[in-house]
Order: sequence, then structure tokens, then C-alpha cells
Amino acid sequence: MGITVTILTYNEEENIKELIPQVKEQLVKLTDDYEILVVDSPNSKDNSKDVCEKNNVKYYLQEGPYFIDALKTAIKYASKDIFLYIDADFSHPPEYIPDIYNAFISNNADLVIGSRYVKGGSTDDFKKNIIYSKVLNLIYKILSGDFKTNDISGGYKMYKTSVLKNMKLWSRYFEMQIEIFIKAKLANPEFKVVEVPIHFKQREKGCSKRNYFKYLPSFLKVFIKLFFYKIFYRVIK
Ligand SMILES: Nc1nc2c(ncn2[C@@H]2O[C@H](COP(=O)(O)OP(=O)(O)OP(=O)(O)O)[C@@H](O)[C@H]2O)c(=O)[nH]1
Ligand SMILES: [Mg+2]
Repeated sequence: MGITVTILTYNEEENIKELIPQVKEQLVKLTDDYEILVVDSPNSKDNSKDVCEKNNVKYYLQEGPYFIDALKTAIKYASKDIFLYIDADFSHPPEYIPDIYNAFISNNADLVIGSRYVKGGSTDDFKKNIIYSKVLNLIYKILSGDFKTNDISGGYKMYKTSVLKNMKLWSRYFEMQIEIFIKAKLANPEFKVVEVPIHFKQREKGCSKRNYFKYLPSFLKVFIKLFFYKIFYRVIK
């Protein structure tokens, strides 16, 4: 099965210069049938486009103002059966790509999560972010009713592309992790999730764009919608 690797970028030139070759190095071990899509923010003020051209990978500008629009752009142009998302800043080290892919294939999984919170996984994120992430994962477990999956909020994920292509999304930011998770599980009761351990690395180059205050209104709105969506879905089915 072919793989689309998606890297969303907002001023990440310094990172993708190194990341793209490293991602390729891992992919060629697995298959020749891959593509790398970089979807850049229109606010980026760097030369990410040139880096993509030099490395012969596809470059798109996100089609809309929000983070989610960058993801939607990637989903729209993804042409392979498997969709892998990886952050541009090396927080998701590319050397785990084979583990994630092999778990995906051998388990016939619908989703494999590169997980910080299973045995063997770890994170060197800031304390504040770890607390935030643990609380968020607890909320996500309660909202989804899935207490077996430990890192629902993590971004390092491999999906069947078809799961994403058919999904309408309400989110603007990272609440899309729980939105996709819940909608995919409701649509397919057999939806198989596997977690493989990763070490989440702190960003070394470039600037953080995290802004919890900016994310909050959309998070709350989507949580409430998902809560009712789950109830209605069960009633309708
Ligand atoms: N295209 C696009 N990419 C974005 C946008 N916001 C963030 N990104 C990218 O998405 C990935 C994850 O971003 P975040 O986790 O929000 O933020 P971050 O800057 O990595 O934050 P830290 O991990 O705290 O440094 C990174 O590769 C960012 O460059 C956006 O609005 N558009
Ligand atoms: Mg990051």
C-alpha cells in the first residue's frame, strides 16, 4: 500500500530542510510508492517552497485561514491509501515511521498512533505541556468512551486515507484529533486502533505556534457538538 506523508508548516524552513531527507530515508525502506505533501501557511515568511522544490516533494498553500484548512488541503490532495501525519519540528522523530507502518500492516489497523503514553513511550515536552496533554487525554477518553487508547491527542498518526477523505470536520485547530477519532469510531464499530511507543522530542529550531487561549473557543464548541453528535448518532443508527 502506498503512503502519503503530510507535513504542515508555518515558518519551518530550517526544520524541513533536514526532515524531508530523513523521512525519505525511512520511507524507501518500506515502499517506493510514497509521496510527501508539504502544506504551508500563507503567513509563512520563509523559503519552504524552495526547499520542497529542491527535495522534489509536493508543496501546497493551505486553502483557508485555520490550521484545519492545512490538514484538509493535505487530505484533498493525498493520493495514496495510507495517510501519515508528522510535525515539521522533529517532535515526531522520523525513525519511528517503520514501526508505525509495520504495526499498521501487521494489525490491519485503521489507525496507528505514535504514542507517548504506552510502555516504552516518552516525552521531553515542557512540564506545562505534559500536564495539559494528560488532562486533555483524560477528557478525550471520557468523551470517546475509549479508555484503552492512551494518546488520543497525539499528532503522530497513520490512518487509512479513506477514513479522512469522507469526513466533514468542524474543528479549527487540534481538537480535530478527538473529532476524527470519535467520528471514525462511530462510522466503523470495528475501527482498529494500535499504539506504538515513540519518544516525543522538544522542538529545537523555529518558533512554537501553540496558543491555548486561541484554541479554547473552538475546542469547547467542538466538544459540545461531539457530545450531542454521539447521542444522535446512536439514536439514528
Ligand atoms: N500550514 C500550517 N501549519 C501549521 C499551522 N500552525 C502550526 N502549523 C504546523 O503544525 C505543526 C504543529 O504545530 P504546533 O504543535 O501548533 O505548534 P508548534 O509550533 O510545533 O509548537 P511547539 O511544539 O510547542 O513548538 C508544526 O509543523 C507547525 O509548523 C498553520 O496555521 N498552518
Ligand atoms: Mg511542535
